[in-house]
Amino acid sequence: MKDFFPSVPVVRYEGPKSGNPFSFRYYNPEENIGGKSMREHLRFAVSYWHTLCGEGTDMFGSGTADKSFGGTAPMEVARNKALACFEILDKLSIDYFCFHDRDIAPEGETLSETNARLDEIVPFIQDLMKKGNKKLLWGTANCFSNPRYMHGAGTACNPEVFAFAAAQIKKALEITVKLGGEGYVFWGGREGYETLLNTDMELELDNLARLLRLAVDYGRSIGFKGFYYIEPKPKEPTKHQYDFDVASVLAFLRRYGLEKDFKMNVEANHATLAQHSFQHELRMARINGAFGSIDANQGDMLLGWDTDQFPTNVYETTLCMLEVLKAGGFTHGGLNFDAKARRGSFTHEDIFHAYIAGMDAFALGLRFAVRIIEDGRLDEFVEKRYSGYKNGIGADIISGKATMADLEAYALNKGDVLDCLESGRQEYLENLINNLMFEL
Ligand code: XLS
Ligand code: CA
Ligand code: CA
Repeated sequence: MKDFFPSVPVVRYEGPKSGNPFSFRYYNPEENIGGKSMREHLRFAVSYWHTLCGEGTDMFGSGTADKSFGGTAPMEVARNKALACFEILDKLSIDYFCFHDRDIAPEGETLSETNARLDEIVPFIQDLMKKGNKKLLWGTANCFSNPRYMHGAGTACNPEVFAFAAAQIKKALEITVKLGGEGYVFWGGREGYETLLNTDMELELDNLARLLRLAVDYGRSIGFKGFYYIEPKPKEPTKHQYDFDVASVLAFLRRYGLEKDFKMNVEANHATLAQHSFQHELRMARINGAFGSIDANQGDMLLGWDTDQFPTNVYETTLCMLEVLKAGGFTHGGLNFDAKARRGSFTHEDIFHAYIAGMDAFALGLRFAVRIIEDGRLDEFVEKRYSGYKNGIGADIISGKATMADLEAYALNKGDVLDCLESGRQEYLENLINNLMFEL
């Protein structure tokens, strides 16, 4: 077996005092915390596209990192990427990976040639998965990079493009099933519009739902038992994307009767692009029974685009893990690092530094979230804040017993309600979180 990363050792937990940059300080995969091992809680995944394919290109410059892994012919490069991927998974003790169809094998001249390339690489990956005991968290189809998708895929104005996308998704579902994928993601990369002047929004939305319905039914017919996920994002690449945020996606799914088949794949950076916090999007998914999987990364608050940075903000990872724990943990899905090292961090070692940073930030987040729950004061505060709904008029509102006339009679009799109110104690709670996180 080739060693693509000879300068990087197997990364192990060495504790917070370790001076070894290739060690985990907080992520101890087998440590039991809050009833499960950290490995089971966090279900980390490597994103194939950023890690094995992304070379650091941006609008102003070409790549800075070489991701050919010593190969030249397209399928040789594809095989080397797969080998490199499994070396990364092994060295970092990561159990899962995620890919787009086009990440694992490049497109050929025709759809048949492209499919043949997939048929060649999939058994190769399957073999590596068996040997390394690794799993596919989810698969997806890249229906956004090729110029044919300039006007969208399911929402394209041409039925020819709709058909091409359907064919591509059909194959992506087949390879996901073949590799035992636990989920299947739809990210509407170009399912949106640039201007309403040329757009039939109603037809586009109907067609998007039609494509999803076809795909869901086909997946089930070939034995896909996992969850389908929609990954909301408000903009980029299109000016306005239909899967704007969790709330818009829920409304869309319900309108078209698709809600039973889908959960959300919430991405941190997409949440902030939609002017929400990551925690907001996770909460919205959770309370609607749609919490599924997470694309773990972070954006930069000073930039208005999708920077896909490795997550290092521990406050954010803590609030995220609090939502995950409240959702009952990952029963499916996991934390996929949809993140890339910065363009200037172009060496192979940087891939590992980036993953270690992200994994340790989430390990800390998990530790702190468990601490916050075990401490109980935050939950107790919220519980008490709404305790008025437990009895009296509050209980009647909840049960539906109170009519508008009852409420009017109650209010007339009660007089002003200002003296019932209590402080929201935001600063006290923020400090409580800090105190629990930074307990010395
Ligand atoms: C892009 C998305 C994409 C999806 C999968 O912004 O995050 O990478 O996760 O297609
Ligand atoms: Ca993503
Ligand atoms: Ca992103």
